[in-house]
Amino acid sequence: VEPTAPPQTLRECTLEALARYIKDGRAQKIVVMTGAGISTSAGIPDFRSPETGLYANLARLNLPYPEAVFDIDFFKKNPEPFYALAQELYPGKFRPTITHSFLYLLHQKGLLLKLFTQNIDCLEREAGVPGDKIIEAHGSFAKQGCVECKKPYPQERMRDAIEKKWVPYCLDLSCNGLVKPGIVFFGEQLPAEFFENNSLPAQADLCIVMGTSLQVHPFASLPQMCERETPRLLINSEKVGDMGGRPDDVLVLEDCDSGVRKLAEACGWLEELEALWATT
Ligand code: CNA
Repeated sequence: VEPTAPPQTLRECTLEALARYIKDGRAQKIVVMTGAGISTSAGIPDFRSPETGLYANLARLNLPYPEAVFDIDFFKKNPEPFYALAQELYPGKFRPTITHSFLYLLHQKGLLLKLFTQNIDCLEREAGVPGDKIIEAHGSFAKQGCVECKKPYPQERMRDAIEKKWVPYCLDLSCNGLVKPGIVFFGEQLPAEFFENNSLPAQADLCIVMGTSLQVHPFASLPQMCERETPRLLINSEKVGDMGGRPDDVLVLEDCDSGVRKLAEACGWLEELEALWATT
């Protein structure tokens, strides 16, 4: 849907007008929503990009359908495909992108109200964003436990399992259930902190959406929680969700890192951002 009304908050729907809004100090409570697209330039494939996305490269795993690799019912019957793939996504071997550093810069400037991420790669933390600013809506690899008795499982053993592609089972032999990292699979509930914070976008004075296809619910409806007159910026290779459908939506349809550099430049922050990223 294209907006029918002229912008109410911004002078015009351009990156320059949005940067002016930020420089004028009108964006003090920024809520950011991110997805796999902010990490592709770090070398982590996303799900849905044609050719390079994980789903396009899963043929070797012989799945009934690509999403099955992250489906909890499928996993309980057949965990091998997930463990074959997990190695590629496991944190520790990727460097945050300049887009991640931009999130840290927003925090340093006291402008970041909350970051909602769908990513499980922990790169936001590695870039410096404090844990209490991040809602990891789809969990992370930071914890793991038995899917039956829920007992935690040691991190080191999980790292070994993932590196060597073996399937870990509960250490309690009377249980012997499957062990799964704390990432949210299709068919699983999101963490409580998501539902405790999902009304925050209504308090935002700027919403930035980056690197997500906005196809996974309930995360995908977060941008709609913003007030109608709140400017929303999308930096993504394609148009997604209802972004572009409101009068104060600004669309930057390109690579996240280059879109972020343009925004930083327009705000007069580019040198600072490059310096921050260089030390990350
Ligand atoms: P997705 O569905 O794969 O969508 C990615 C979106 O980003 C698409 O719209 C792409 O066009 C766009 N995109 C990709 N690369 C770039 C780029 N460099 N610049 C701009 N846009 C780009 O991924 P979503 O995050 O929307 O899907 C949600 C899933 C993906 C979540 O459950 C995640 O856990 C899961 N995931 C996470 C990671 C990670 O942690 N890095 C990797 C792969 C999948």
